[in-house]
Amino acid sequence: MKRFCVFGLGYIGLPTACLFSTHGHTVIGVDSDKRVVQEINKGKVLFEESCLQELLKTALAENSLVAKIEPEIADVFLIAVPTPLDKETRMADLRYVREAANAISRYIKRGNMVILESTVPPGACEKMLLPILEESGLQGGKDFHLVHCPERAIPGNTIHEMVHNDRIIGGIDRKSAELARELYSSFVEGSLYLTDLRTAEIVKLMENTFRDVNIALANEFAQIGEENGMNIWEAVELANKHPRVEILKPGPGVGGHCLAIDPWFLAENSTSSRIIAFAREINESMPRHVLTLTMELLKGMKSVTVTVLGVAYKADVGDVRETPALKFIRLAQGEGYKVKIYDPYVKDFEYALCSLEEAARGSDCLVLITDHSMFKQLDPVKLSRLMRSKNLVDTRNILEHEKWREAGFEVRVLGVGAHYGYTKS
Ligand code: SAJ
Repeated sequence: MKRFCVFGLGYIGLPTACLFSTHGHTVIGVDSDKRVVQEINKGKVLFEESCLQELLKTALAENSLVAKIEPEIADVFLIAVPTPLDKETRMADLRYVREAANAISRYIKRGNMVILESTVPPGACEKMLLPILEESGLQGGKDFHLVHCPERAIPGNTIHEMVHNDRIIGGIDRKSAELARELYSSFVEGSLYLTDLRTAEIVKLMENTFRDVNIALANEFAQIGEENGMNIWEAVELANKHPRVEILKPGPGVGGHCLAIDPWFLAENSTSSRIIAFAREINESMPRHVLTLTMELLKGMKSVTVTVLGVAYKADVGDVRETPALKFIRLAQGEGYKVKIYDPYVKDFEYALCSLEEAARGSDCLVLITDHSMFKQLDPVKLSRLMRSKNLVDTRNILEHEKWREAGFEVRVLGVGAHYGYTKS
């Protein structure tokens, strides 16, 4: 049994703290936000994550987890703090990792282990983290162990993936990686692969960059499809029948705290990176493209109101981090459109949210941004009665378009040009 001190009790830190504390260890969770600490100690999770509430209750009932503002001595110090993107420089803002490392350097003792789970740019463990920890007078590898074990669980299914996914453990030396493997094997059922610090850093970034570039390609295909009278969704599905092809889906842009950010970490210290930044540009331009599709539908109309369906960054979650919906809303407002928003999953957003009826009333166009499953049940006939004009832009291709057309809607689908289908009937 080890005593853990986990820095950061957010999307990653809290599930990680709960998993270690319900699998034979004791955990002090540290967060600088007083409210977060208070609520966690009361058993309350401040964000939605499947099974996390129950897991926290179990950890508290077992007396193996407590949240605090200040760190304490421990055997293992685990850093799971945010590493946001500095939007101006497009570089990682590592201030929270530095703060945690500074605190650890005051508590660390010979034989302790330091684990970094936060995503960082290549080289950050050796160039930034290690020197701060060594201000303690102890030497990494010789006096304390150091590993980077990037988190790779998907928001919405975090607990399941933290248990079942394979993990990469990069150590400052082999011994550190092996000891960390023992710790993680207390709850990880996937394979644990050992490597060095730098490889672990780049693996994590490559995974999300691969996905981002793949989506950018799908988005470019979508625009080619629109220009050439094709249905790119059908084309992607057919191309993916090939055993060595797997194209992701086009959409209104890429959101979330990972894909929209990590590629920049990979590019920040490199002069050879081209595709990565280009893919980011394509994905960041998608909200503008969605607005262009909307404007084509609404050409000539005055005092336009559009209804945004979904502002979460992806399906069936309430998370709005880096959502492409925000850019779409701002661009639409910039065109003079009035924007009303409906998202049953989202609680907090920069703009007011309203009920479906309220959002549709008097509207000229529904613009579906998020692929929430429940949107498939929307009733076009009912909605059409509330709207001023019947237009629909489906950026995720999830609705039954024939049904909407039958209800009188003019429908545009991202990635679908006019007149696709058989040349001769
Ligand atoms: N998206 C598309 N088309 C697709 C798939 C996704 O446009 O075909 C969009 C989504 O709508 C969303 C964005 O991409 O806006 C990102 O969604 P996502 O489901 O790809 O992933 P995230 O950001 O929720 O989580 C990712 C995962 N990484 C990979 O699958 C390689 C997760 O495993 C990582 O742990 C997480 O990033 C992270 O923390 O890095």
